[in-house]
This record gives sequence, structure tokens and C-alpha cells, in this order.
Amino acid sequence: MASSSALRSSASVVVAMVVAVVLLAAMGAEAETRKYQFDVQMTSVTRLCGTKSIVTVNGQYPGPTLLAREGDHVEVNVVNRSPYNISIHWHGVRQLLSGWADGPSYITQCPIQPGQSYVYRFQVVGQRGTLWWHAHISWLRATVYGPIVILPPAGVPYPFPAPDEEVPVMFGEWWRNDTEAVIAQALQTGGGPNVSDAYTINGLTGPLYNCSAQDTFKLNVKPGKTYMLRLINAALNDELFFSIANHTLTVVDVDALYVKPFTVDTLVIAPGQTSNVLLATKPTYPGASYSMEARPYTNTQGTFDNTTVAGVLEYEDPSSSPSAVSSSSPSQNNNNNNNNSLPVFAPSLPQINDTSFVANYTAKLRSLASAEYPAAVPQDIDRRFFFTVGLGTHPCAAANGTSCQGPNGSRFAASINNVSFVLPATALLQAHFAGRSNGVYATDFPAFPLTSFNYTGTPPPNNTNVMNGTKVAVLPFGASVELVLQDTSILGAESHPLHLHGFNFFVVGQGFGNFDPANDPAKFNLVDPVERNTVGVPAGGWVAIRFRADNPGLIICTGIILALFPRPQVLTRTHYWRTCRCVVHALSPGGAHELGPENGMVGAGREPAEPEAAASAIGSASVLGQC
Ligand SMILES: *[C@@H]1O[C@H](CO)[C@@H](O)[C@H](O)[C@H]1NC(C)=O
Ligand SMILES: *[C@@H]1O[C@H](CO)[C@@H](O)[C@H](O)[C@H]1NC(C)=O
Ligand SMILES: *[C@@H]1O[C@H](CO)[C@@H](O)[C@H](O)[C@H]1NC(C)=O
Ligand SMILES: *[C@@H]1O[C@H](CO)[C@@H](O)[C@H](O)[C@H]1NC(C)=O
Ligand SMILES: *[C@@H]1O[C@H](CO)[C@@H](O)[C@H](O)[C@H]1NC(C)=O
Ligand SMILES: *[C@@H]1O[C@H](CO)[C@@H](O)[C@H](O)[C@H]1NC(C)=O
Ligand SMILES: *[C@@H]1O[C@H](CO)[C@@H](O)[C@H](O)[C@H]1NC(C)=O
Ligand SMILES: *[C@@H]1O[C@H](CO)[C@@H](O)[C@H](O)[C@H]1NC(C)=O
Ligand SMILES: *[C@@H]1O[C@H](CO)[C@@H](O)[C@H](O)[C@H]1NC(C)=O
Ligand SMILES: *[C@@H]1O[C@H](CO)[C@@H](O)[C@H](O)[C@H]1NC(C)=O
Ligand SMILES: *[C@@H]1O[C@H](CO)[C@@H](O)[C@H](O)[C@H]1NC(C)=O
Ligand SMILES: *[C@@H]1O[C@H](CO)[C@@H](O)[C@H](O)[C@H]1NC(C)=O
Ligand SMILES: [Cu+2]
Repeated sequence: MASSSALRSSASVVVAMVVAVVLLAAMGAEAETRKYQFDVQMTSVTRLCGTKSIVTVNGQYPGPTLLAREGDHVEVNVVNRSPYNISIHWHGVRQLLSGWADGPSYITQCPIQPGQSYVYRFQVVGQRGTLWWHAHISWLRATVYGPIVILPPAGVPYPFPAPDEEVPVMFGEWWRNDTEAVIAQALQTGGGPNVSDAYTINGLTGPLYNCSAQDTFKLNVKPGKTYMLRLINAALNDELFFSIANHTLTVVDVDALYVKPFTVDTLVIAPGQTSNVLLATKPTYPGASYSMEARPYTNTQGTFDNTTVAGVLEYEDPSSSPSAVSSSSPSQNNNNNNNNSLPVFAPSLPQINDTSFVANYTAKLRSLASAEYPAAVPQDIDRRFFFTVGLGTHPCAAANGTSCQGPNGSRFAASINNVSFVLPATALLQAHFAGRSNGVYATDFPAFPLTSFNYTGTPPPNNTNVMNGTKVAVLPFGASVELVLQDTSILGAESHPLHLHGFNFFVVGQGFGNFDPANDPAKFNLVDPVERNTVGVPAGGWVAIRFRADNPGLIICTGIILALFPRPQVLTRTHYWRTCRCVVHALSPGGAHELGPENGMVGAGREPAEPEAAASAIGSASVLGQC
């Protein structure tokens, strides 16, 4: 079990105030240091009538909840008792001045090798809501993940009526086979990785799969109460629809940022995204149970996991024995089957390819933009980027040239502006820190496509080859950045979730077809656009985001990291969720892209400085580990 200690140090408080004077002073918060022990280990787990050994933290699947209050310091000692290299990413945590703790292997750190350990230290500043943590190397995050629950500072209420109870609800994917074998095979053949066999809710596959009813997530509720579900999409590849029969969900935040509340029957959540939603139960015992279901949204032309995971919302029966009544959380269990005789209602979910439903849903998301929680949307832009995001091919690496399983015997690759990211052998942050970026990465990532074409036109260009490289784009510290992400129709238009490390951003506009630089910016929402850390680039469309490159905290890497999540079936993806250092580079097979300010990295208490020259003054090399 993860534990938190109440150790309070005045030194911590001082640092907190330096970093976030405004936020913390306003709240009068006293920061704690929360300490966790994460033992990464192999654990036997049975699902769908098959038992396999998976990588877990502390033997738990999903892993333990990391709980903190806004303003707290967090310290996680990760001990690697597994046979795999591993690192842990704290997804969505801004990591102000703590870039070394972000977690992506070969970007901000070397992986923690078997038998070794690493202490992640960071502070939660200016965020409250739900985030999550996961392994950040290869496909280990398929099983190594868990919730991050960030409570508001003591005494600070939610900007909505307080729920009676809060429950993390994590969506995931389950493969019968070893997921490291699945991704290794895809990389070898150049084809898409095998799709998952089931989706999960809190690690449980539910009654719609064979040999699975015993592994069903049950949410036990009382009538007349409000439950806050902390939704997390930890699936590797799939955007999901989610709905609970006969109940509505009121969305109050996304990615640990409050939104203007709105109520829906069904919501959409992309991989990496989180959302707090309020579930008001029926005023009286209904004598029925309600299925809660999740299944994918996709318009891919390739194969995908076309299955549905279900859990059950069960009302406490007032006529049952008092022993069934428990007031303590969590209000969930796997084996309580005493309501078998009740009718169970099922929700109706949108069609799997209902892109207009998704567009309608995302259009409802607005920042709260209140006096307490303002939306600081950059109005004047210093740097503009236009990135095409999509699929392409690499030539087959096999000597005979014909054995690969991608299009026409090639290998699938994902790219941004036609550059496919190649993972370096030295962590980028480390290379920068040591002043030895030469030969590790180049700083010539193109801000615009080198060749323009009809990005979403049909037919797409015949030449699908992409170049590869470890390239970054450098941002000056403090710059206001606008980034337009344009999906392409090359090898099929698809929705690609994209994620930034170290930053939140505002989604100021989106649309279908090609972005029109003459007319679309006039339609941008610069007042209350939703702020988040992960956004889906619409299939065959574009999305425009804005942010300020104000986080020198990723020190060296200062980074912003944009990670692209191409669809599973079409990619050889090793590189999902790669973060990057100071700028934008495209990831290759599995393409992610990264972006971040390289100038202006500072150590705690230092002024912004020149990139490599200042590096040696920053932090301590010992935190890097050995590559
Ligand atoms: C799992 O992998 C084995 C070989 O490693 C293969 O024979 C089997 O078909 C795979 N099963 C699934 C469900 O992919
Ligand atoms: C992937 O699926 C194919 C076809 O079902 C199967 O033959 C192969 O063994 C699977 N590979 C892995 C690693 O599961
Ligand atoms: C369950 O098993 C039956 C019989 O083997 C099969 O026809 C059906 O497709 C399976 N259903 C699922 C969801 O796997
Ligand atoms: C649930 O919804 C279904 C369909 O919308 C309706 O037929 C049914 O009466 C509802 N039942 C309960 C108990 O809410
Ligand atoms: C997905 O599965 C559903 C029901 O099992 C089926 O109706 C639908 O046609 C499938 N869609 C695709 C694209 O395979
Ligand atoms: C969605 O898929 C169905 C068949 O599965 C098809 O008839 C329909 O045209 C598709 N809709 C869109 C918007 O692609
Ligand atoms: C999306 O919204 C538009 C306008 O609000 C509406 O006409 C359309 O029916 C909606 N589509 C879906 C799938 O909800
Ligand atoms: C091509 O090479 C691959 C290994 O790189 C091998 O598996 C395959 O059998 C070869 N195909 C032919 C036609 O020689
Ligand atoms: C781009 O392609 C689309 C779809 O094929 C077409 O409707 C549009 O006219 C094209 N735009 C230009 C500028 O050629
Ligand atoms: C693409 O290839 C097709 C078929 O080989 C050919 O007809 C077409 O002219 C090519 N298009 C371009 C833009 O080269
Ligand atoms: C980069 O691309 C070149 C040309 O296609 C290829 O020879 C090389 O192996 C690629 N490197 C990587 C790491 O994929
Ligand atoms: C683990 O990481 C180290 C350092 O990058 C590397 O040398 C080693 O090959 C990796 N081991 C595995 C099993 O990937
Ligand atoms: Cu992240």
C-alpha cells in the first residue's frame, strides 16, 4: 500500500512559496510531503480464463492511488524488481522546476534498470482534480498505471456542490498475450500491433466477455447521493465512449482543470485524458441495476478492438441486511452478487464511427474562466507552428525487402511534418544538461511542412515515405505559442490524441478539412476555451492550441511534450507517450511529438539562462542515472 506521511518541513513551504507565490499565498496552504514506495514487480493475474505474469506496482493492478493536496510535495521511491527497464511518468503533472522527475525514458531520464531504484520528487502546483501515472517505456504502461488524485488545498471547496463520495474509474485494455511480445512483433514486422482482447474498468473485464463475469467492476451506491467519478482513460490506443444506463453525468473538470459544468448521457474520453464527472443517484431505491459501458470511437480502416466493457451500478437494497451497508469507501467490490434477480438496464452508446457526436461533445467543453479560476489564454502570439500529423511508411528493413507487413511491404511509421522521431540512446535532457547534444539531437525540426499539399484531400499523395530523425524545435522562454495540428489522409485519416508534457494548453479552435489560416483564426475562442493536457486531433481535421512556454521547471528539457497516439492497427509504435525536450519533434513508429522551450531553463532560484552553457549550473548530474 502506498502511504503518505504527514512530514511537514518548513523548507518545503519556502520552496512552495517561491514557485507559486500567488497560488499558495492565496490559499494559505501548508504543503506536506507525501511519500510513496513503488515496488515494480511481476504479478500473476487471471482474466478471460487465462493467467499471465504482468508488471505491476506493489502487486496491484491497476496500481495504487497517489493522493496529494494541491501544493503538496510528492516523493516516490521506485524500486525495479522486474526484469524490464522501466520509468514512471506522472501524466499531467506540470513539473515546474522538476523536469528530471517527468519520467519518459530516454527523454528526461535513463530507464531504471532491473535491481535499481530512483526517487521521483515533484510538487503539485496550481492543479487539482484527477491525473494518472504510468510506465513510460515500450508498452509496459499496458499494466503499470494508477490514479493521481489531487484534492484542493484544505479549506478550499470545489466550485460545485461537494460530492458524497469519490471513486476513481480507470479504463484500460487487456491482452491475453504478453504485451511486450505484441509490440516487439509489430516492430519486427512493420505491421500494426495486435489489438487488445478486452477493455477494462479498474482492471476488470466485466460480464460481456466470455469467462469474465466474476471480474466485474461494481459501483455500490445509495439513493439520493452524488458520486464523483474520477475517469481516466489508460487504454493504450482507443478513444472511448462511456455511458451509464438511465443516469446522466455532469462533467465538472477535464485533465485536472475545472470546466463549466454540462450534463450528458454519454461522454468521450481519449487515451491519456481524465475527467471528473458527477453522478446523481435516483432519489429512491429503484429495484434495478444499471450497466455502465465503454467501447471505442474510431474511424480507422484497420482492425481495432471492437468490444465493450461493462460494469454495474448497484443500489444498496434497503431491505437487505445491514452488514451489506458500508459507509466507508471505496464503494465498490468485485464479488457481491446478491442483486442477481434485479433487472439490469443497458445504456445505448453512439455508433463506433460517430465523429459528429464526438465533435458535439468536445464543443461543449469550456474553461470555468471564473475570477478564482481564470483562463489565461495567450492573446498575442510570438511563435507559430503548423504540424501535419499522421501516418507514413519506412522502407522495409529486411534484406530481401519484401517481408514487412505494412502497406505494400513497407513498415508503418507515424510522423509530424514528415519527420518520424528516432529514440536516442542518451536521454535528451541528459545530453542537454551535459552540453553534449551534438550527435544526440538536432534543433532543426520544421515549424511548417516542407511541402504543402491537400492534407485531407483524396486521393492522398502517392509517396508515403517519411524521413526520420531526432529533431527538436527550440522555443524561447516565455514565448506565447500557437500550434495548429493538422491530420492527414495519408494511409487513412484518423483521430490522433496528442499530449503535452509539462504544460497545459488551451484548445482555441478545431474543424474538419484543412486549416484555413486566412479565415479560421477569426473563429477562435480566446475567452473560455477548454484548457487541458491531451487533445484529439479530429479525424480528417485540425485543432489549434495555445500555451505560454513558461515552464523552465523541466529544466534542461523544459519541456513541453506533445505525444501523438496513432491508431494501433496501423503503426509500429514504440513511441507513444514519448516526451521530449525542448521542442517539437516527431516521433517515429508510433509517433509522438514533442515540443518545449530550450532557452530559459533554470534551476530552482536561477534566472533563465542560455541553453547548453547554463546546463552545468543546473541540478545535479547524479539524478540522471547511468545510460
Ligand atoms: C499469443 O501468442 C502465441 C505465440 O506467441 C500465438 O500462438 C497466439 O495465437 C497468440 N494469441 C493471441 C490471442 O494473440
Ligand atoms: C498476433 O496475432 C496473430 C494472429 O492472431 C498471432 O498469430 C500472433 O501470435 C499474435 N502475436 C502476439 C505477440 O500475440
Ligand atoms: C464467447 O464464446 C462463444 C463460443 O465459444 C463465441 O461464439 C463468442 O464469440 C464468444 N464471445 C466473446 C465476446 O468472445
Ligand atoms: C431505464 O431506461 C429505459 C430505456 O430508456 C426505460 O425503458 C426504463 O423504464 C428505465 N428504467 C428505470 C428503472 O429507470
Ligand atoms: C462492432 O461490433 C458491433 C457489435 O458487435 C457490430 O455491430 C459492428 O458492426 C462492429 N463494427 C465494426 C466496425 O466492426
Ligand atoms: C459508420 O459505419 C457504418 C457501418 O458500420 C456506415 O454505414 C456509416 O456510413 C459510417 N459512418 C461514417 C460517418 O463513417
Ligand atoms: C451535433 O450537434 C448538431 C447541432 O447542435 C446537431 O444538429 C446534431 O444532431 C448533433 N449530432 C449528434 C450526433 O449529436
Ligand atoms: C525475408 O526476410 C525475412 C527476415 O528478415 C524472412 O523472415 C523472410 O522469410 C524473407 N522472405 C523471403 C521471401 O526471403
Ligand atoms: C482538397 O481535397 C478535398 C477532398 O478531396 C477537395 O474537396 C478540396 O477541394 C481540395 N482542396 C484543394 C485546395 O484542392
Ligand atoms: C499516383 O499513382 C496513381 C496510380 O499509380 C497515378 O494514376 C497517379 O497519377 C499518381 N498521382 C500522382 C500525384 O503522382
Ligand atoms: C532512418 O531512415 C533511414 C532511411 O530510410 C534508414 O536507413 C535508417 O535505418 C532509419 N533509422 C532508424 C533508426 O529507423
Ligand atoms: C536497459 O537500459 C539500458 C540503458 O539504456 C540499456 O543499455 C539496456 O540495453 C536496456 N535493457 C533492456 C533489456 O532493454
Ligand atoms: Cu504525460
